[in-house]
Amino acid sequence: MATVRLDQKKRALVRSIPSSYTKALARFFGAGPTDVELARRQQQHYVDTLEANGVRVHRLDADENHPDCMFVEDQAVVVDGHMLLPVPGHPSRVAEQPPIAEFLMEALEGVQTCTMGGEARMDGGDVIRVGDLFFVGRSSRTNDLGIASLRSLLDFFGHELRIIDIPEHALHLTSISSTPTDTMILVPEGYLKPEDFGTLPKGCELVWIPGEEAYGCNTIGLPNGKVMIAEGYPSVKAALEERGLETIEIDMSEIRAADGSLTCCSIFY
Ligand code: CIR
Repeated sequence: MATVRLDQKKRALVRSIPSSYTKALARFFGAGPTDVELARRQQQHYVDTLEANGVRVHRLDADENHPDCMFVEDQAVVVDGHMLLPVPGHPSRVAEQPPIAEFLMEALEGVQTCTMGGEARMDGGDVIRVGDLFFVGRSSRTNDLGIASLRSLLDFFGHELRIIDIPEHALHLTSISSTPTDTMILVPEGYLKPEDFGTLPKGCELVWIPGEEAYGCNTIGLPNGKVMIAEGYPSVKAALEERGLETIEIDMSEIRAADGSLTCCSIFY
């Protein structure tokens, strides 16, 4: 999840992959998953990598009735120990949320929980954070009422929120962007423009990646300073290594097949 700073990434929640995963939604990067066992092995490598780099991982059981249930990022937005439970933007994903919400409510001591009502919609995958500045994607999954709910939570902390319109050929903001450190945002050419981000805080940098590696712009910065990246994106790897960051490559082929990226598969809390 992209809404915590690096120093807050001590614990992550993931969810097992159901046998129904071959029916997961796929409209953007993926043509639909075909090999559930391979997806499970890739998820295990992901979990092992988090654990080997200082993150304690809790795994929830899969839900066979919800092929997309492994993409937990979309179901809760955790900010500084509090959370927003959005109404996910795709109707088939709404009922994935209760076990995730229940787990986080217990795990986050003294948590204040905001919920959404009416027509408000949001996927957690539309939110990224760089320091105390937040960006939200207005996308096919996240609407203005959903953004207003997020703004209420962020106002409570005094955090700024800026809105970015997501092009039709992308699912979420995190599908095409991420913050591998607290001062760096990876962005693909041809999807977003510098003006979308506005003036960034001092020391903060937009790192542009060729559009054909848009999927690779989704990365996970780890609490020890290393960065998990998807395997097969040489420009992303080079951009990070040129800036002195050590990268760890993860084979994401069967996760990408369902439009899922690295951050989609966990919630840091
Ligand atoms: C979906 O379309 O909802 C899933 N197949 C993929 C969700 C990926 N989540 C994310 O980008 N945060």
